[in-house]
Amino acid sequence: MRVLLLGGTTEATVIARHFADHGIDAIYSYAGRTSAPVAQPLPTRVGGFGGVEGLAAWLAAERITHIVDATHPFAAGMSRNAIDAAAATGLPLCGYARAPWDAGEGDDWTHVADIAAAVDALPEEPCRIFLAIGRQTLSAFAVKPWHQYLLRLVDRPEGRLPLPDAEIVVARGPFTEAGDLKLLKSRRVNLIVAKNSGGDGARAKLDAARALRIPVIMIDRPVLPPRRIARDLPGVMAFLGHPADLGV
Ligand code: 3Y8
Ligand code: NAP
Repeated sequence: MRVLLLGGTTEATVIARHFADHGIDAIYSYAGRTSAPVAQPLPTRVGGFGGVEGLAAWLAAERITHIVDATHPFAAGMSRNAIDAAAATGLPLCGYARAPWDAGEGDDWTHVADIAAAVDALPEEPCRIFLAIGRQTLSAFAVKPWHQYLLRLVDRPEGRLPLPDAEIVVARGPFTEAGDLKLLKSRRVNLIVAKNSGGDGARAKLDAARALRIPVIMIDRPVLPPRRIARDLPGVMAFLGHPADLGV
């Protein structure tokens, strides 16, 4: 058995630790989006594969027998390519799906379908907006430059930002409710834009928003083609044909 673990999330880090602790032959894969990704306890590769064809060729060259896609729910391009490459090579694939967040008592969420719909949903009057969606999709918000934007990025960006009135906080999660409460209060944030990433690593801002009664524009995750899914570590181990009682 030789596993490709497509990573870049908190859950992928947990799976990598489990594979390493149980001597499972696996390679961890990062896209190379950040300057210094967290080190993993597995042999690690960084960078794209070169589309579906590049991935299929890589899988053959590396004699991969199983693909575990534990990428972020918004990494839809990678997940679609992995599904297509698995079909092209006949290799088994399992996606690790973390449940989306649901609004609870005291939450004031507006669900939108994608980034463009989030921009449309912004109020016309100037607000202090925490854009908690990273760096890659900031340019979409340039059509509404009159807001004060608070950005949380993993790396300090090179060059100018597409938003004239933006403050950058450089931080890599996972985040805490106390830390996010402090951040939202200190910047007097009155609106949050977030991706429905699920998981624990980015949940803190939503708990802080509830406590401070700040409305949230929640971007729903992209829909993926059908694929086998595991929702926990035993599900991943069962996919690999390892007894689930492997101390998971
Ligand atoms: C490169 C690896 C771990 C994984 C930690 C999780 C939690 C913290 C929360 C906010 C939201 C955001 C962003 C976020 C979170 C975890 C997880 C998660 C959101 C790292 C990482 C990589 C990336 C890529 C980066 C994106 C950006 C998105 C920041 C490492 C830290 C906003 C997503 O500058 C860029 O190009 C950044 C790009 C994709 C979204 C975007 O479009 O800008 N993640 N994040 C991975 C690779 O190269 O393959 O550097 O160590 C991983 C984590 N980010 O092991 O503990 O699991 O979700 N990541 C979002 O959810 O909206 C921050 O600030 O509240
Ligand atoms: P994406 O848009 O879905 O993928 C675009 C291209 O990036 C892919 O086709 C592939 O290039 C490359 N790629 C993506 N993930 C890769 C991986 N793990 N290993 C190797 N190549 C990868 O990707 P994204 O949304 O930018 O996410 C990139 C990484 O950041 C992923 O690891 C993801 O888990 C992590 N992440 C993303 C988010 C988010 O909000 N999108 C949040 C947290 C973490 P080729 O076509 O050349 O193979």
